[in-house]
Amino acid sequence: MKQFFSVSNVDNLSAIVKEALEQKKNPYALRNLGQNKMLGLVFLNPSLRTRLSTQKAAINLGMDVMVMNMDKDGWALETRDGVVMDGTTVEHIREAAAVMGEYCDILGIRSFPGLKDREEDYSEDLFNKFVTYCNKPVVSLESATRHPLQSLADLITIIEHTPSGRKPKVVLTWAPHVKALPQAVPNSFAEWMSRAKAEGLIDFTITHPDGYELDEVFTSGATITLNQEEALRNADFVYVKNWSSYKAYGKVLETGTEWMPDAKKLSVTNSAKVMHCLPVRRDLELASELLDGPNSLVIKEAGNRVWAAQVVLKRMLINMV
Ligand code: SN0
Repeated sequence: MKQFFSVSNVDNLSAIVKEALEQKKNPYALRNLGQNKMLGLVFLNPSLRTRLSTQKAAINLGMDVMVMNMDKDGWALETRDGVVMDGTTVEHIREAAAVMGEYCDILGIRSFPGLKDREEDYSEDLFNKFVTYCNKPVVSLESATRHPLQSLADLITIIEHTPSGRKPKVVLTWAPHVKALPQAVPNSFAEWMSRAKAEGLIDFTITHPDGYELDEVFTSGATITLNQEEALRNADFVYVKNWSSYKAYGKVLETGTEWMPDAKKLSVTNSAKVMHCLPVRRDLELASELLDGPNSLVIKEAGNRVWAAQVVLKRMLINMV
């Protein structure tokens, strides 16, 4: 594997989940694989789980890790070509990425969308330039439009909690928030779950208020409804996430609070397990009675971030030997 950016970098979902769960059973089996190999993690935005789980995965594989918080400790980066840099940006991504490539064998980068210019965000210009100029394998730690390590961990969690031979009903539901958040997590979840559906692993439904339609590139193959109750009926897994509008790009539309999942809403499910990528705003996005309840998978889901990162790093390292 040379790049981990989207579901298209993985050819068989069952196989990668199986491989991840093998690592979970035996985390240190490949300790020699990463010896004398350096992972560089570059953050242009905050992170808790991605930072710690990816570091832990690398250490489990015997790698060394360096972390660069560009937003706090680095120079302001220029990404445009052909501009005179007489403003606030100090260093061009051409040099910055190339230099980090000199120091590292694998790089990871996190960069959220600006949520102002849809075309610019969806072009993934920054991620693509980073890949081009660093000249090393790159793992997305959440880009403008996707969060693939999260989606892989989500799939691992769903498979792990599904009795063999069953095809669970997985529902992605929009939930309220006070801020405009990226579409990266739901886009990515939708593209991974649509592929899991195509591979016969799950059934997949998306529900959201009018105006919150995601880009169809990610949702083709999913059942989509504006009726949350209908979507939740007989669900085995409910994945809760807020996102800002894709159509009215980056806007928070007026919806009220009634979309927040709580125990009453989930009474029509098949005792559904509750998932969220975290961080979660308690009792705004998701009722604390669900977060603290027996069907919450949020902590186990976050735990599985390690095995998602570890299987991706393993596949990249194996390419190098
Ligand atoms: C990010 C998002 O993409 O939704 C990261 C999720 C892994 N979430 C936030 O930025 C939450 C910010 C907030 O104020 O709640």
